[in-house]
Amino acid sequence: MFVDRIKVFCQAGSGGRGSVSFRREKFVPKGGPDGGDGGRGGDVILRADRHVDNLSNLFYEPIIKAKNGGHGMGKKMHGRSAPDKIVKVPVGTIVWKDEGERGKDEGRRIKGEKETALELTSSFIPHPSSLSPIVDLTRDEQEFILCEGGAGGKGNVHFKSSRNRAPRQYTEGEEGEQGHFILELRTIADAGLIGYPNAGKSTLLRKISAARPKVAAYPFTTLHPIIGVVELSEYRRITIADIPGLIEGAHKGVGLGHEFLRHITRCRIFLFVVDTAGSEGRNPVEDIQNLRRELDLYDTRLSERPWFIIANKMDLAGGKENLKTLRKKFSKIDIVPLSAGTGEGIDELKQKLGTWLE
Ligand SMILES: Nc1nc2c(ncn2[C@@H]2O[C@H](COP(=O)(O)OP(=O)(O)OP(=O)(O)O)[C@@H](O)[C@H]2O)c(=O)[nH]1
Ligand SMILES: [Mg+2]
Repeated sequence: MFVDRIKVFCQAGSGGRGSVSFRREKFVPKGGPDGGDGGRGGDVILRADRHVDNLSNLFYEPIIKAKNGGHGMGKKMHGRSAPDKIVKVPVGTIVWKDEGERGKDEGRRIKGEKETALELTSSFIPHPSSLSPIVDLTRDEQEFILCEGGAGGKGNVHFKSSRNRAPRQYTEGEEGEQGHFILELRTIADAGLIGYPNAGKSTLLRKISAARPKVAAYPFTTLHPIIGVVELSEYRRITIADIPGLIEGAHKGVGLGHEFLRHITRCRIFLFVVDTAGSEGRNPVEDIQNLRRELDLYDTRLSERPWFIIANKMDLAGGKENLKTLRKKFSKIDIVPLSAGTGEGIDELKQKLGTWLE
């Protein structure tokens, strides 16, 4: 299963309670207070991990809790600090506070208007991109404390004074932080493959990397983004994302729609893959124009990003003529003709990738 957006509830551990205890030993009558402090509650920590490719582990564990700290004990012994709860997430995970939840609390505070306030917030599904995220985990092994554990309480040793030699005071541990959050994955790759279904994006990624996306002669074979690592000359490595096929209206949710458009927002360059031969009755020039328009309608900043054309399926009849038209129509754009099926032109593409990404 591929999960790239999920709501979770996180709760850090509370601190342990301080202890009330008195020293009791042979020959030491009234030995004084010796109650130790409580231990710290565990934090909930998000850690980006490049071996994790989506958020499905949170689908099975949407409620994340760290353990509470141990209570303090006699003989000035501290309670045990709880271990942190570490949650692995893919690199490229963005976290928002779930404003809907906060809205509910505010609703409760408005006296008399309780009902309407709640009604409003329940239908309000936050669109995260309009809010500013708490954190964006973009590097492997980057960590972020989402909810901090509570400090331990103080034991009665701390309350000893000249006037109170046998204090019975202590403090409770602090509560751990908690909250509802939205986690969203936005794939980070150097280049993104963009094209209509069946253009041959997955075939191409299989050819140039060790990634194994499914290939088949029907549209929407690829259902979620897949990243491949491509080895270039001089030990250079780049990442390429195979994005599910896009069609007209994708920005409005047609086909697999904008669910996947967000995954291309963080690719440095775009590679438009077209069926140059137009083997399914498509027109490669129109295909590119349509896809460029979709990107623009989704987010105008996307159409400003560097882009190139991969003229695929050159082994099929009609490829040569259409390539000429493509070159005429997009004279300012770098075009690499190749056949992902036969492997012809792949080496040229790898060379180009190096220069495009410089
Ligand atoms: N003749 C020929 N066929 C190709 C070439 N590249 C891909 N194909 C075929 O085109 C079909 C679709 O290929 P895919 O790689 O699954 O296409 P895709 O763009 O990933 O499609 P979606 O995942 O549905 O968006 C498959 O039957 C491939 O074998 C090529 O260079 N030449
Ligand atoms: Mg595919």
